[in-house]
Amino acid sequence: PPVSLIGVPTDIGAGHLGARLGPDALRIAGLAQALRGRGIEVEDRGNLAGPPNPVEPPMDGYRHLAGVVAWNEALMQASLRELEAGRMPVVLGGDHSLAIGSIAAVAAHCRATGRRLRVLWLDAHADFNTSDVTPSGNIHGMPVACLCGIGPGVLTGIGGHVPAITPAQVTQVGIRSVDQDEKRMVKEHGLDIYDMRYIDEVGMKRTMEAALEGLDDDTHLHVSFDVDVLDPSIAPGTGTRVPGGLNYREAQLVMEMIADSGRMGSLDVVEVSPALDERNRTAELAVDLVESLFGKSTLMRD
Ligand code: DIR
Ligand code: MN
Ligand code: MN
Ligand code: MN
Repeated sequence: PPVSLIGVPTDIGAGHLGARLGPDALRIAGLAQALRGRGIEVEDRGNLAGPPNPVEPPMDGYRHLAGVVAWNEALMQASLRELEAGRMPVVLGGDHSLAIGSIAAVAAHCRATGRRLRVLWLDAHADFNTSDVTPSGNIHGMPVACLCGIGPGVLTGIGGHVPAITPAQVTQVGIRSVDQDEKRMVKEHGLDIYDMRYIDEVGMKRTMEAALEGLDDDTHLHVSFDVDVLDPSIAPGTGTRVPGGLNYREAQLVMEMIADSGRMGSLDVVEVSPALDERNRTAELAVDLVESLFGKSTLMRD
């Protein structure tokens, strides 16, 4: 389907400032041109508007809850509008808290159209914290829990159905930083996690075969791509760098295997932080990888 780019220029859910610049960094790295070069029709809807980052301490376990809600409500509406028009939303973050609105929209659309939703979460982090266990209060560490109905009603209810998704619909790849009590949460809720140790032990090909298992013609696959899944040596421009991430070839294989599945219906590209980057290389790498997500490969393969 045709693609709509939606910029969400905020870092209100993060602990570091800079992800607000992510949408323009991705544009400057040539995202729209790269997709058009693959024959895809692309409209850039520009940036959504929302409250500024007030840089306040957490209250009751949440930093900037009201602001995070405002950005996510705006994104939910914008993304749902594109889905209803038969277009593929590609959300340019912004910090990862925006996955709440993005995926709530996709879940609502799938509910209305009777499609099965699967979420592929590419991240160094599980993003399954709650206000009780979060070490930071940063809501970008909580979106998966919120989408699964664990969190404040103002966030869990954004798509109109609580929970928006169940843990069984989520698969995570690249994980290597999970907080102490968050580990208990992901175990309790049975999250399907392929962590870096799993990838080291079995390799990326078999990891992705397992992660993409069970997709059928009726499946809408949402890909939520936190660039901190990449190793910081190739993607330094992000707020929470964790050593031991995906190398360039592993990342390419992830994207190419998703493309081969033919099921991707929506995408987030989040946590690009130009303020921490080197000459925009992280946005440029993200664009390179998104091209692969949309089917660019060295040879014709079947
Ligand atoms: C950490 C960091 N788990 C937190 N989370 C990040 O603050 O909850 N997610 N950076 O992308
Ligand atoms: Mn549709
Ligand atoms: Mn994340
Ligand atoms: Mn992350």
